[in-house]
Amino acid sequence: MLVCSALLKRHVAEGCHRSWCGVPQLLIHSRSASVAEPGTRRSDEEQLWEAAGTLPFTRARIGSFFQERPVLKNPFLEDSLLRGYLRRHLPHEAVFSDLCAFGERVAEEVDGWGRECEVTPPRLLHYDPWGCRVDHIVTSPAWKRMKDLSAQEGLVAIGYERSFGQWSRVYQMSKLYIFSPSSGLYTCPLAMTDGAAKVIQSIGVSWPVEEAYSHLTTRQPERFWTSGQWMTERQGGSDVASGTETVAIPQTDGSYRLHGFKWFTSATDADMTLTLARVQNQMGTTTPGSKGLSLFYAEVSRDENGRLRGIEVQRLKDKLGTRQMPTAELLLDGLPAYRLSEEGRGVASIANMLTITRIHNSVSAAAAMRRVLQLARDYATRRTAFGKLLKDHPLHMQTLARMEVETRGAFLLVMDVCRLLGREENGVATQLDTHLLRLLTPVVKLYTGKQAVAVVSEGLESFGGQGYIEDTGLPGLLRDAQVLSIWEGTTNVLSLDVLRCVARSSGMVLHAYFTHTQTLLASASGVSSMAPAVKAVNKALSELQAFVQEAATKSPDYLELAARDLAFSLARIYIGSLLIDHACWKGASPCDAYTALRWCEQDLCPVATKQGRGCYESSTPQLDAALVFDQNY
Ligand code: UCC
Repeated sequence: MLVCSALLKRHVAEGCHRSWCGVPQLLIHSRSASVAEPGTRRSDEEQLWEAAGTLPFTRARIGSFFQERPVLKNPFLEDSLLRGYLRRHLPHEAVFSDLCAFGERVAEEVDGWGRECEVTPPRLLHYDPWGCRVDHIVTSPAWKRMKDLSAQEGLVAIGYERSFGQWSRVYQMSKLYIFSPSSGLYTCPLAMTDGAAKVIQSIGVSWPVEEAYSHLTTRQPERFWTSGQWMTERQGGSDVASGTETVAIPQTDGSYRLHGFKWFTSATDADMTLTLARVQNQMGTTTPGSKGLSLFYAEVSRDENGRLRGIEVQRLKDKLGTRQMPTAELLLDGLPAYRLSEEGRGVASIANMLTITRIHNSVSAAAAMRRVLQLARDYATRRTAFGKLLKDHPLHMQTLARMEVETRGAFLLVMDVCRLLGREENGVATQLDTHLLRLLTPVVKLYTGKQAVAVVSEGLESFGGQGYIEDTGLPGLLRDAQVLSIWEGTTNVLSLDVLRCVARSSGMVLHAYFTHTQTLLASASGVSSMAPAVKAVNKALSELQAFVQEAATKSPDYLELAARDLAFSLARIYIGSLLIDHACWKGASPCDAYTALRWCEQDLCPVATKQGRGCYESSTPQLDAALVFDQNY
């Protein structure tokens, strides 16, 4: 902790900050005093005031820009919940000093690169000056620096080195959480890289992916590879089973050639990819549906003429956000590949990748909330309105405190899922842990995705009009947050995944859920200050149990209508239990208790509330459709 406390002292003493969004200097609008040509002739009265020096805005003298910008400070030192959580679960000097130093680097250096990625988006060069097709995706120098940094800092490697046993994933994800909002979306390729390493590890680190695995998990920048995850095709991204048209043609040497069209491939400058395709038999036919899909590994390489082997980059996507990152449409025209799964086991085999990328997505969601809050609270200490600083307006503080409650809840849920992942990977998971991990992965992804959009949007509002100004860097936070509820499974697709894992486990995942929340609540027995929160969670758990029992007697349509509200209920109740548990830890602060109480004031079990109002009855879909397509007037 020595390095950490030394930095902390410096942080406090020197302010330890740099101007946020400072790097692309051309973007900073700091107007200096200037004198322009006078406008219309001054009236006599104006001339009098001007001579007295009390006529403002005269001769276009507008002075220097008068609003102070928010300052990004060390995101590790600024995050008391993160530090409290680690002090409780992973109190290692090495972890604290690494995160502290990394937080310093993020504030001082990396955040500027992130802005550079945003203002220098990738572009596609189809042809070289001599007319040769090259399909070169040109990225900014900052994007390339992010790759080297990711290797050096072990942003993927930490999860595989496992130096901290079952807590290694918590350590890795804490680092990514600090990095994410400054990363220029480099967290996206890292998520897929981590997911690919996980798939390879689960299948077995052997030929033909042994070498790839070592590239994905290395700390050496010159050896580090990123991976793609090419799943989305022209017919859509959610229904992979019927949307996948890509075929795999077997070759005599046991490899395959892939032919298809991948419609949305993220971070397409990757070195390799995992992808799905249908093996075509000698009759030229394939098996439709999920049972026809197999998992393939392919390297992205160029031939002696500089052309991509078996790939044409059709175009880059024009997206709302994540513009820092190249996303492309790819024509696969004989891409050499190796089959990694048994034939027909493609979806089940890539599911490990989905688990990892969904957890990364959740880390990024919690991180986006934390970042906008860090900036908003700093701004509240600088900006004066109506005669006092924003921090002295109770209504403003109430708004930020509500955002804080959401952010803390999201953080604990995310970290708990990382904890479970770490336990599973280190061979110490109980069956309960495994069930919980399966259930909570879609829950954490869908819930934090929604929270991030709401909290970041609220965060922008807390800067007033400045939050809407592009070159403050703030609007990009909202644009990038919007993707979090879309890719890697939309809210509804993941809600259905919750139902599917409940059904496939014959309810065991829910049994684990009820057992574990009760265990968490037990820590609060005898803590009178927590009584209202415990009571609320217990009531919600009873309601949830009653819902589950009744729903089991209903048709699948009933459950499907309730799926989204069920997933939200699972998230809110579980977060409530985590907040209570954390508030009862001996090192907890009064803020931890206040957060738990505030969180538990909301409707923790909306699925029971809505059930009580008849929202899932058989007449509802028709009424919903009539409302949506209302043509009565
Ligand atoms: O969007 C993309 C861009 C990549 C960017 C990455 C950034 C990451 C974040 C960065 C942070 C900044 S890539 C495409 C993303 N696409 C999706 O996420 C697909 C969404 N759709 C689904 O998730 C669907 O539920 C499907 C595709 C999984 C449904 O397919 P099927 O074939 O209907 O699935 P089944 O039949 O339910 O399951 C087939 C097998 C079963 O195993 P077995 O046969 O052993 O029973 C399931 O148990 O797969 C297993 N399985 C799973 N296992 C299916 N889903 C899961 C799961 N989630 N976990 C474990």
